[in-house]
Amino acid sequence: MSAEFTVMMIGPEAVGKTTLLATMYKELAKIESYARFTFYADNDTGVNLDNAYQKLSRIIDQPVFTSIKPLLEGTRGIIYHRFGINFKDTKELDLLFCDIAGGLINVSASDQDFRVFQQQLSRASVIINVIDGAVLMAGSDLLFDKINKPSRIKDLLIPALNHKQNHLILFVITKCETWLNNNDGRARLMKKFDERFKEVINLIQDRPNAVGVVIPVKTLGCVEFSRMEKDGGEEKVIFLRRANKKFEPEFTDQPLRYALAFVLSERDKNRGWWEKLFRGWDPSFKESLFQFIQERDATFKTYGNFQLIRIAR
Ligand SMILES: Nc1nc2c(ncn2[C@@H]2O[C@H](COP(=O)(O)OP(=O)(O)OP(=O)(O)O)[C@@H](O)[C@H]2O)c(=O)[nH]1
Ligand SMILES: [Mg+2]
Repeated sequence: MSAEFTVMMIGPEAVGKTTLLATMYKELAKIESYARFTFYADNDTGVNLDNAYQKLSRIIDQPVFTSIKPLLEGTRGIIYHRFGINFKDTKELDLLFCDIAGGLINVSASDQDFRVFQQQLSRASVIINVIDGAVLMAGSDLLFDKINKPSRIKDLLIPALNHKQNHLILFVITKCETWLNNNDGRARLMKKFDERFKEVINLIQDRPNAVGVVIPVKTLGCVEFSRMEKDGGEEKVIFLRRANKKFEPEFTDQPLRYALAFVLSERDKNRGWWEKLFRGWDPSFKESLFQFIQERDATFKTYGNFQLIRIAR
């Protein structure tokens, strides 16, 4: 008797949602079988995310020190990616990752796709809000609001953080390679995030059933922020491909590990007595879960009820 959990990607256009999903998918292969858990993608999911990853890896063919054009086509509507998790060869849960076209968060409430999006969001136990880090660090406040839309994110989260279940909100910062190269840059990134995302953070801090974690990642690795340019009065971020660096996503396993650990622990909490009886109580599940969560990097800043991501032995 397995359960289904929803992981929802949110964030405006071109912040890097699909790129993050494709690079997380690659990481899945590395933790494919760990502590007797097996993680696997549905056939179509695997094919689609692998194609996206191949496209991203072609960044290497681009001439160095040229400004980078978008590598992936924008997503249309809502795309579903299905995964499964087994524990000792028995299906433990189904995971539905929903990727959305960023444009969706800003359409009228009467739009059919928007309604489906809102419904999925209200079911989600894990919400991954992707944030453009280059704009956070180098853009004006005005550009930040325009690209990352914190007020809109807050409004969408209010009904989604309903009390029917617990929620993990991952704030994943992309396009921040430049600031992750030293400790000072990382500290400035965190400080800026706290300032500019305050209204969303406050929302989480008030709720006993929600916890937020902020995770900066490198999804490309070889592309770095260069400068801001004015293009007919519009601010624009220019990225350059670095000659001495490879396409090498880094830290993208962390949002994945946080998400998987969360759904597995929620699953464990929600197990009914009848199910324990029926399947036989397996004390090694807790032990395996404990091992699995140890692989998370615990240095990320958290907001709200951090007990929700703790698992007692
Ligand atoms: N430098 C840098 N560029 C990135 C990063 N992540 C994404 N990009 C760039 O941003 C572009 C847009 O990324 P997508 O993943 O397609 O963005 P999205 O959020 O899925 O966009 P929509 O589907 O339109 O909502 C990519 O093609 C990359 O060129 C990152 O971590 N660093
Ligand atoms: Mg996309």
